[in-house]
Amino acid sequence: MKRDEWKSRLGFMLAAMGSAVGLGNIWRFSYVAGENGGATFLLIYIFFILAFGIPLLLTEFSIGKAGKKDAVGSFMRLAPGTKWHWTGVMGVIGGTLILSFYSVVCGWSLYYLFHYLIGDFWTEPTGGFGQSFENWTSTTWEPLFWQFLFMIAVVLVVIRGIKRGIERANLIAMPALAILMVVLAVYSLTLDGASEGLAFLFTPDWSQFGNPQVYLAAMGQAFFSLSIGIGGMLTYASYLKSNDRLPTATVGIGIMDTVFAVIAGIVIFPAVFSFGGDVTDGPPLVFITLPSIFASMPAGGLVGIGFFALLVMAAYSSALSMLEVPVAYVHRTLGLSRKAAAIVCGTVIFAIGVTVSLGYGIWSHVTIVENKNILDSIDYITGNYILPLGTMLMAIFVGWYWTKDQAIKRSEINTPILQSSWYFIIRYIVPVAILVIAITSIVDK
Ligand code: ILE
Repeated sequence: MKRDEWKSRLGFMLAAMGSAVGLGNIWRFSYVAGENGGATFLLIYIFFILAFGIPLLLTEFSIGKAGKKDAVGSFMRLAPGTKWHWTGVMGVIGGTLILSFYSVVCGWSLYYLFHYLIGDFWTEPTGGFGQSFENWTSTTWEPLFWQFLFMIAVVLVVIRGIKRGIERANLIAMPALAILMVVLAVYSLTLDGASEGLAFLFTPDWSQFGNPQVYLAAMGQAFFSLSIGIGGMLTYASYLKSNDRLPTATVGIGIMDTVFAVIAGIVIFPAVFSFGGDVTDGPPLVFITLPSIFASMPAGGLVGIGFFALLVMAAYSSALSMLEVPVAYVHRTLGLSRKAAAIVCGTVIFAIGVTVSLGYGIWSHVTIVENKNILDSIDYITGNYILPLGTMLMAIFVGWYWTKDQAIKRSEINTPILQSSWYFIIRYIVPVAILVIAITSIVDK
């Protein structure tokens, strides 16, 4: 049977943007930026996107486009008889693990959207949003119900395949997402404290530039946000037609992802400053701080609907790409139909997600890494180890395993100066930089 492919390059670009723009740009970006000094973090983050992120995204795309198979199969085809396919295996595991906790947060977002739609969350509940969030996430069944619903929606589209499922869903979701985001940002800018929020986001604190933790956080966030290192982008690129060119698409995707993150910051920080929230609130920022702000804002209920619709849609298009990684692999290797593969993978991910969700309730005493609960531990392991390691291995694969000619030909870059800069970054700078940052941050701890 002929392998599925994208109908158009635009469809691929929208799907890859959909993968990149996710909870990472809104939920994770806002709290990581909040905790790491706002503008300082933003500058370092943008540097990582431009200097490493976009070149690496192109690296991952070239492997997928040349390999024309899932994350593991592409490495097997391109480097037969070697151990390189373990990079793909790590991606499959990474994608599965990330989606398992991601889907929990998606379930929360869906729950919030529902309660905004029926009007329940338009005013602060008794005891406040903090209390109600804690009470609700610590119950057993309700969060699981919303997570389950979310996973069903993801599985249903992935079953339909690339052209008829993932491409079509993104064709609708991405433009809708962009419009919603801009409307919310414009509204946020009209708030009284907007300038303070903007100053936080755009005026750097120079003393923070010497802090290695900010660099680690910015690098991790850049990789997470571009979805690189876990094979999702590789798998998406494997469905490209041979005449669909990579470089401009890659730059477009990287820039759009960053623009989305900055606009999300423009939506969130002015609101937080106008209504006396705390930007260092961490992961609950979006689920506790923002809803209380919406409750005291003019037309806050509507803003809440818009905001959570945005969160759900962004998360959804990213979840599609993460599920596609194990599905493409299982579909090819176990001889299962796409439908069966999607159901099996969706079920496994949901099952791991159940433990993540219970980590807020009956298993809240369980810690894996340091004092972190199950969700934070998986986020930590995937974000700080699997993603950078996967990314580094892909860079080494293209920079050292491939010949220079192969690498440049498969990157499809035409301009000589860009060819050599890209190759130099991938071959030397990225592996060394990732190692240095990892070691410095470990020593610093
Ligand atoms: N890039 C997306 C995000 O920012 C996902 C990350 C796919 C794993 O949320």
